[in-house]
Amino acid sequence: MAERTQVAIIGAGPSGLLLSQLLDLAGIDTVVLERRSRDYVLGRVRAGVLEEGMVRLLREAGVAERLDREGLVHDGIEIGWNDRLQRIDLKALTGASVVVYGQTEVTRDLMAAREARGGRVIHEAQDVALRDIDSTRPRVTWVEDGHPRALDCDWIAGCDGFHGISRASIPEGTLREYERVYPFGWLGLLSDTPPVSSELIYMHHDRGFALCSQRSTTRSRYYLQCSLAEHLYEWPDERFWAELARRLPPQIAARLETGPSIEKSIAPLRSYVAEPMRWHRLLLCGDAAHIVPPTGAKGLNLAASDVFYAHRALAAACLGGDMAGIESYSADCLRRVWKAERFSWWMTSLLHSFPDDGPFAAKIQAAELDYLLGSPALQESLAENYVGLPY
Ligand code: RFL
Ligand code: PHB
Repeated sequence: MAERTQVAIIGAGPSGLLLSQLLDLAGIDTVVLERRSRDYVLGRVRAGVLEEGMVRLLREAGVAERLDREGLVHDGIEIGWNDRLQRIDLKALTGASVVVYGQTEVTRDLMAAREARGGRVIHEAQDVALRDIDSTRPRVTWVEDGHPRALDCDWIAGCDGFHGISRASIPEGTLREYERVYPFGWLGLLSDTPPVSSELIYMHHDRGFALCSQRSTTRSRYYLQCSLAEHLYEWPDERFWAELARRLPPQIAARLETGPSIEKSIAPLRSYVAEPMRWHRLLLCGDAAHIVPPTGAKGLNLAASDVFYAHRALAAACLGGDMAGIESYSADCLRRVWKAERFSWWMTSLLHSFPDDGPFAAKIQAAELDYLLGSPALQESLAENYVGLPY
C-alpha cells in the first residue's frame, strides 16, 4: 500500500527543506525524499551571501533565530581591478544590506526545524522516480533500505538540484533550455583564519578573478578563477595562498592570514534556464530549473524566491482549490530568474579573464571596469541587483 501526502518534495537541499517547512506552517502535509545522507548534505560547502528577501522568508519560516544572532550584516562590498579598489556602499545606494551566513548553516537550521515539527524527511532514498505527473494523482516511488516504497500525492516539488531526476522526468521536447558554459572554474578554499577584510572583495586581476569571502570572523572562504583542466592535487595550500596574494592589491595581500585548508574544491561555472518551470503537477524549484555562475551570489537566493512563489501557489491550491498561483508559477519565477541570470552573467563577464576572447574584448572589459569604478550610476545598478530585486 502506498503512503499518501499532499506535496511530495524531491531533494532536501535548502529549497526542499524550506518549502516543506513553509507548507507545514500553512497546514499542508509533505514528505521530503533525499538521495544522500544527512552528513553528506551538510558536508557540501556552497553559498555564503543571503539577500534580505531570503532572510525575511527564513524568519517567516521560523528558522532565523541563529541567523539573526550569528549572521554578519554587510553594508558594502569591494570591487577591485588590479591595484584599484572601490567600495560599493550597498546600504547607502539601496537602503538594503546582505547577510553573510553559510548555506550549510541554513540547511542545518532547516533540518533541525523539520525534526522539531516532526516533518518526514527521508534520507538515502534510492532510485526516486516520478510517475503520472500529468494526472491528478501523481505517484513517487523509491527504494529505502532495499525495499520498494511508493507515495501518492497531489503535487510534486522538484527541488533536487541541477543533476536531479525531476527536470529529467519531463518528456523530451517539452522544455526549452538556455545555456552558457564558461571556459573556467572556481577553486574554493575554506580555512579557519580571520577574513582578510571585513567586507567581501571581488577582484579582477590580469592573472584571473579572485574572491575574498567569509563565513564568520574566524573562518574565511576564498576563490580563484582556475582552468577546468586543473586538478585539486595541483593546488596544495601553499600554491593557493601564493596565487591569491598575487591577485590582491599589495596593501590587502600584506595582511592576508594563511593557514591549513579545511575544504578545497573546484566548481565549473554555468548559466542555465529550463522553461517552463511547471509541467502539470510538477513544480521545479531552485537549481533543478536554473543555474547561475556564483559571481553574483544569486543561486541560493533564487532558490528562495522560487520557494516563496511555490509555497503560496501550493497552499492556495491545496487549501482552497485556487489554481491561479499554480498557473502563474513559472512566469512569476522566471521574471526574477532572468534578471538574476543577467546580473550573474554580467558580473562573471566583467570580473574574469577570458584569454581566448582577443584584445578587443579585453579593451571593452577594461573600459567597463574603469566605468564601473568611476560611475555612481553603474554602482547603484550593481548594488540594486546584488542586494536582490524584490519579490
Ligand atoms: P541543491 O542544494 O543542489 O539541493 C538539491 C538536493 O537534491 C538532492 N538530489 C536528489 N534527491 C533525491 N533523488 C534524486 N534523484 C536527487 N538528486 C539530487 C541532492 O542530494 C541535494 O541535497 O539545490 P537547491 O536546494 O535548489 O539549492 C540551490 C543552491 O544549493 C545553489 O544555488 C547555491 O549553492 C549556489 N551558490 C550560491 N548561491 C548564492 O545565493 N550565494 C552564493 O554566495 C553562492 N555561492 C554557490 C556558491 C554554488 C557553488 N557551487 C559549488 C556550485 C558557491 C559555489 C562554489
Ligand atoms: C561564498 O562565500 O561562498 C560566496 C560569496 C559570494 C559569492 C559567491 C560565493 O558571490
